[in-house]
Amino acid sequence: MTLPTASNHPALTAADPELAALVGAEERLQADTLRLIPSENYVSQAVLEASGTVLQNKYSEGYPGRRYYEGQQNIDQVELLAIARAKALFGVEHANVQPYSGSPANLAVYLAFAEPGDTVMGMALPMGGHLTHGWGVSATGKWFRGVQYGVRKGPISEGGGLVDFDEVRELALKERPKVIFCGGTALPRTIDFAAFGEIAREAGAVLVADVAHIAGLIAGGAHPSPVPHADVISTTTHKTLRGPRGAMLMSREEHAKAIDKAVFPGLQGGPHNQTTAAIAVALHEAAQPSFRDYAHAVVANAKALAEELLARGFDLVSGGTDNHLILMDLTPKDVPGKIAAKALDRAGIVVNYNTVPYDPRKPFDPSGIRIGTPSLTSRGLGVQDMAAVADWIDRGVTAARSGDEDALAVIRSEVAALMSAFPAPGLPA
Ligand code: DSN
Repeated sequence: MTLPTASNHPALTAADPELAALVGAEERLQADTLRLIPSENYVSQAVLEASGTVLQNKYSEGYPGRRYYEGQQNIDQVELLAIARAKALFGVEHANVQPYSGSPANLAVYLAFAEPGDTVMGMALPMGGHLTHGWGVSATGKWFRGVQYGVRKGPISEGGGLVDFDEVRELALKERPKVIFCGGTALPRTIDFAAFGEIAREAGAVLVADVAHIAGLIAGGAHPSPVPHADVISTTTHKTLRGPRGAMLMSREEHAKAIDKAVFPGLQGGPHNQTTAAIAVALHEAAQPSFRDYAHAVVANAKALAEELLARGFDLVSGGTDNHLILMDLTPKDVPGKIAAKALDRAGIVVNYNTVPYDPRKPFDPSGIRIGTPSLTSRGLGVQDMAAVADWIDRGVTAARSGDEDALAVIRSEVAALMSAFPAPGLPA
């Protein structure tokens, strides 16, 4: 197989042409396809550059001013800048920018506020929660006693697909968890942080808002903030926030010490300084007025796409979306999620298969697909383009059902043609 070379990486191409060719192929793939996975995005060239610097060469165990290694004159400034920008952007008293990613960040929360065997509570994974919110196969469900809430069953007119706060309250008061997580990975609706906060206070639990998916929307004013309802805010930095792969924990000052101690030395060694630098850049970008426009455009695009899908007879969990994400139940279309996702991939439309609430199918072969608009919005597609996107999905799902590879190939060329008109940030022109 002949792979394209990575045009922007001359040293890499010279040193390791095989690896460079794979990077080049990935650049082409990300340029030519319609990327709809809601947890993905395109970072800016500035974020890319910051994450590939000589900061990579430095060990910095500890925190600014309290390191176990010398030579931190610049690294301390980098981390302080990232911390200051996180605090200003999200309006929090404390920020830790060192967690390697979302799962380690959440583990640090458990380490800070619970003991092994304690009861913890979160949304069940198949309902839209996250593995680390106490789900059984995760260390968080093995080392703690995870109790799980879900969303209402039944028709959308009766609140189907939405969190049942009576159930959450009842469970919290009965089980008295040390920690309650709200947020998740497949939640198309606004998270009511105030309601969760009230329940957590009643139950005497620490409320953790895992805003990984919506951090960019919060920063841009397109989703309510968990401040002041949550005790701790956990987020990755690479989804709607459009930063490098990393994470942050934010809190009131009273929890600062416990969180910092849990991240280092509790769970991690040296922070990835190149990532900290790229997080600082992303936070700077997210503080600009243009990022507010971006966040609102992500939501406007998702709402428009949801309307277009509904008009084509698709069944959307909770009936639509308030944010960047749409969860589609393909049962009425008579195509399993995995078959549809793989067919769409061949058509140049990248989604992931996903369980839907009360899914009768297994997680590795579920009923739904999950899509979102952060990436296409970063490329400049707008609400006027969402009919075309819905049309491709519709035709792709139909082709998946009938096994029509020719139809998928036609969609793939149409997608590539439109994408060529919308250059992606950080990719070679
Ligand atoms: N992998 C993330 C997502 O896709 O939502 C969650 O960890």
